[in-house]
Amino acid sequence: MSTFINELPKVELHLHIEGTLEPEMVFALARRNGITLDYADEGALKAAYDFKDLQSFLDVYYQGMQVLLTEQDFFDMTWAYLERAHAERVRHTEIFFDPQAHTDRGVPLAAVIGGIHRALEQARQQWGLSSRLIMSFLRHLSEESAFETLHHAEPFRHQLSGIGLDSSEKGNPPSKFVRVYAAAREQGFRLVAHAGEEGPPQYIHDALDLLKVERIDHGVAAVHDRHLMERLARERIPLTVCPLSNLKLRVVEHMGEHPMLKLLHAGLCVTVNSDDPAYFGGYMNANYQALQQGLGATDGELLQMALNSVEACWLSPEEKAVLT
Ligand code: ES4
Ligand code: ZN
Repeated sequence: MSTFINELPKVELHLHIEGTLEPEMVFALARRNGITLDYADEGALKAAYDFKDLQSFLDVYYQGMQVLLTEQDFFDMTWAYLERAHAERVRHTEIFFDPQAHTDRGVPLAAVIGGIHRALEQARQQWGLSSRLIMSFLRHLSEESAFETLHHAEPFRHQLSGIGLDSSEKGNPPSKFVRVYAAAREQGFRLVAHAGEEGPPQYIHDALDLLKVERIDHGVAAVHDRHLMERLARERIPLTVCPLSNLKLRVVEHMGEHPMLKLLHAGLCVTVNSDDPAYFGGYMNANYQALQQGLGATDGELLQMALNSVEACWLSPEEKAVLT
């Protein structure tokens, strides 16, 4: 690992907290909660991490998170992530969680948000590691379910900064969630959405024009649409790109064909993120390293991406100044 990457202060903008559940913790929580998993042991679970596309990953991801039941479970998962992030010099992190994946199993939203938030607060006090929390709707579920979730989250409004959209992209276009995004915007939420991961460039246009998001999660499909690339560059719409995720889910066949540098040199505000690090083979440093070793990114290019993350994050101008 290069010392430049190790020592670079980092900001993470695309991280699913349920995607930080390491196999060891999945089994520890299963034992603690008396849950029997479909996998015999950690080795069997890890063997399932051979994904062919987004859906084959999501199937395992939703199974793994079934061990999360109590406020303490959500605290422990989040704390384990924050310890790793702190060790990798992450100074600020904006975290997604999937409320419907828990409330649909009967877990109260208060346990989910309470446990995550308590860990975020402890990291802020202990290390000055700042954070924001983004509530993400599952796009394979209905608009009605998203509306219900938005309503149920009202008591926790002050702990949430933004709204996101994730899960199975193909066949679940941004247009399905226009009204719920409009309602969230009226409530003062900041808006982001996954778009152009497996889906077409049109979904990126639609996330911007129909959902009115300020950032695109992934967005790598923009490389196939010259006009879209020009727009994203002109408007400095940030893309939260996840290199190892794209490799593991076969969005790219080899790191050498990843569009990151092409997008960077076209003037887009591209950022480096880990997505679901427990499943995709590494946290922030590993993602920077993949760009360095697999794509030949220079320290200067990596620095520009790290600065882009500061530009794209939701800290105040004064807080951003401390980071740079
Ligand atoms: C996700 Cl990589 C990815 N794409 C879409 N939805 C997700 N949820 C968790 N990880
Ligand atoms: Zn994601």
